[in-house]
Amino acid sequence: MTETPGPLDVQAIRADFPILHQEVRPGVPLVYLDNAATSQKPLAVIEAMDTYYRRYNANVHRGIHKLSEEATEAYEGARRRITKFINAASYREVIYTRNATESINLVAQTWGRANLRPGDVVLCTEMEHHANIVPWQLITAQTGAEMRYARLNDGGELDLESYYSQLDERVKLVALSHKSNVLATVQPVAEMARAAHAVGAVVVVDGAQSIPHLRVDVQALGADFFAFSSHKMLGPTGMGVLYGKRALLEAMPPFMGGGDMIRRVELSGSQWNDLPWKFEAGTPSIAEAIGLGAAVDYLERVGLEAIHAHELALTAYALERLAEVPGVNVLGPSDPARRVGLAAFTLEGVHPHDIAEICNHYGVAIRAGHHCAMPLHQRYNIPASARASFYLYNTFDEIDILVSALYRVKETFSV
Ligand code: C6P
Repeated sequence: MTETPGPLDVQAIRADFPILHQEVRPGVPLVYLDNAATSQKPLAVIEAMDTYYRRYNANVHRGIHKLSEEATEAYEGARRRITKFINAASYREVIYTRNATESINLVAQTWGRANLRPGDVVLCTEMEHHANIVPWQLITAQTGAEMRYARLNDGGELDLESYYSQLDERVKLVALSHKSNVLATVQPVAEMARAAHAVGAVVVVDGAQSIPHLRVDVQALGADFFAFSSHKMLGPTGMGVLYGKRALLEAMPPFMGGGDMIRRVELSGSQWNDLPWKFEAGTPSIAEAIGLGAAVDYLERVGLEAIHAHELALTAYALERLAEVPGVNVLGPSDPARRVGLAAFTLEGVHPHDIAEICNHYGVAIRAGHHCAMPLHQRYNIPASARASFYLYNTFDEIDILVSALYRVKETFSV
């Protein structure tokens, strides 16, 4: 299919991403469909980080000299823009971490350690990424609390009945993903959070897969905590964010100890810094925070609404084309309106790693494996799946190339 006019000028956007304009082998252009693993970075992000290192590299919050002041202003300026981007009430609620995984571990090891007791329950879901299961398994084992899991239904969506029926006053914390990295479904977080709050539970939302694609308003969602990574939303690796409601963060003990997170240290004990720095021990990822700020500016310039509309169209087209390939079975709901930005699938008679390997031969980068969601794959009795995931710079033509590659896979394996 040749490009149809859509909400985005995709060719202009592609010009901003130098990495996309390459051949993986002579004559075979790169088709990057592994955006749920990590997105590519626009020049604006690369240049923002480059400028920091070339012109004003210095530590933040420490030096009374020009470079340090400039670095601090850029680092904290990024935080202010992120605050606005997610509609947090204050920059004090925006904590810099390394990634979504660290953000969730921070809540587990601080809020969890201070609040969970034997007999308490953490309610999670079967669709979670390991980053939103294992930290809770660790802290429940350490505190004597228990885990419960809301089930998935046969249609590839969260079984809300299972969620609501397990939500009782023993549940102290609910951990759920905003968008699944395998099923592509978006959970009704606001509704689920309201019900969790009614039994007195706090709500931790894993937003790693939603924030690159959807407008996120943490207050409207009712999230007490919202975790995400920079690298999936056009920013650099090594950078993440934990949003937390101020009252909860104020009451929590620090995560790690060291420089910057203290107000005063004496040999007999220490006092903590104000939010958000109480949770930011040591020299932070300065260039990366500045890079994430530039990514947020880029996403705002293009517009999340336009990106979402483009991805809905791409996903609908991908589902239509994948359905034509005999033996392909897409995980998650078949209604494209119920999914965002990706399609994980199996192909009868071929292991997903072989699918990815042959796709790679045709320049198509997809991911294969359990995508760090083993319980989800166990629920559907499959060891692994292949996954094509889209972003603002992907085209309909690229989906056609993926589908052609899948026909080559079938030929190779005679299935
Ligand atoms: N999923 C994927 O290919 P980190 O690694 O901390 O940046 O993100 C963890 C994470 C948390 N939640 C969800 C829903 C995720 O999808 C991810 C990362 C990647 O699906 C890498 S496994």
